[in-house]
Amino acid sequence: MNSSIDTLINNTIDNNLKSIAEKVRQQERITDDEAILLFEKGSLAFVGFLANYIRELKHGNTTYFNRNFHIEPTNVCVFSCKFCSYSRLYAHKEEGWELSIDQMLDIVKTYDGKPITEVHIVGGVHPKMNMEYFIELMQKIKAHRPSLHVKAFTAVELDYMFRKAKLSTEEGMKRLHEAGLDSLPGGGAEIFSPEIREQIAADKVDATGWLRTHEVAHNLGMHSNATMLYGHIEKYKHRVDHMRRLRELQDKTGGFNTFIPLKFRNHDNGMSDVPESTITEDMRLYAIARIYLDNFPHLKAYWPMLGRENAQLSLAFGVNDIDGTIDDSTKIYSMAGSEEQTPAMTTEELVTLIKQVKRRPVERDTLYNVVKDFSEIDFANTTTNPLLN
Ligand code: V47
Ligand code: SF4
Repeated sequence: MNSSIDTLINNTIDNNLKSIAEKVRQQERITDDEAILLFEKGSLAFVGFLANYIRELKHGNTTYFNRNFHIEPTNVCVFSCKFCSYSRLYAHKEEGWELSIDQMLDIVKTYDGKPITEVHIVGGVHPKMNMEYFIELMQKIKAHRPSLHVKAFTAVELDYMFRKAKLSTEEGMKRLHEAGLDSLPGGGAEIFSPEIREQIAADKVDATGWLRTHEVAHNLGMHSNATMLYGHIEKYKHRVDHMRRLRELQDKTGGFNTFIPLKFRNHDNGMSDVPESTITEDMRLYAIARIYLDNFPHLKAYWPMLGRENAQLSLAFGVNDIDGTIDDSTKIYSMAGSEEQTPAMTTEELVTLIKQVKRRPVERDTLYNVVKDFSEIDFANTTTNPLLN
């Protein structure tokens, strides 16, 4: 592999890009200015090569997926982020949904006997769904299925919940963890820079609060993910600022598993006049994130958002995880105009998708322990195009 990166370095005319490629070869960290330079000048082929080089050093051909399902307790939300197509204000709550604890438990029960390892619970910030409500939910899920990993609540939901309960982040997190919360998903991060955050998500937890919530979780031994909502009104410098803050926290705690760039979708929201990013720009972003976030073990493409073929493509641009089998219960993206209106993929389809681009499909649990290596498993119809199924 080294000889091909040597060829890339030798053939790169721009001295600054050449020195970035040299750093990647030496496994050295790139600076913020270098990341901006990659956004400004790095061709798709150049950043893609470097990202793939890093991806293969870290993970070889392995591409992870998991078997999970989502529960969205409500889409009623006290906040009104401009990009959100999903939430309904409390004043219009009849237009939204609110699930009772029993209804959520019934969803969990529909997976009884199925080899699911994770439930992902994220929703709007409902003024009446408080800490006690969610503690009861965690306890009931764990009582029903103790081995199910509960990855739940964005830092936005947690910040609101703890403030309402008049608890410190430490105390609130500890209580939820004891009740059964295992890890945190990466949502609510959007773009940290106040310059942009104030325009798109003015009233919810700020960057400091988001990062602190994750730091507290990490200090309790929990893991979490991090996202970045990109491709709207932010500039390259805001993307790099966002990733820098994540890289710094990761240096401190090591608690992040995965970075998940989320492509802004413009359907039916307060930013519908903002055009969406192109696939080329999406792939360049994945690649630059892989190069810059040297201390993040995993980079995930969330396929319901990107679509199946683009998720396949991303596996050549640094991505080593394409999330889960999911099912059709998640609405946050379908309402924003994502590729998948009813996101659901069987294990067979996911495995086939990964194999079609010559990668090695490995089922993982939330913490990236290997559940099953599917590389040698030959489904009867792997030659069928899963996109037609
Ligand atoms: O924070 C909302 C995003 C996020 C839009 O941790 C939108 O494994 C694009 O964080 N266009 C919530 N994105 C979902 C989330 C997530 C998803 C999958 C896996 C994980 C994980 C986390 O959804 C929000 C926001 O950034 N979002 N509206 C939109 N119009
Ligand atoms: Fe509420 Fe989340 Fe939508 Fe913002 S993105 S309005 S916090 S549901």
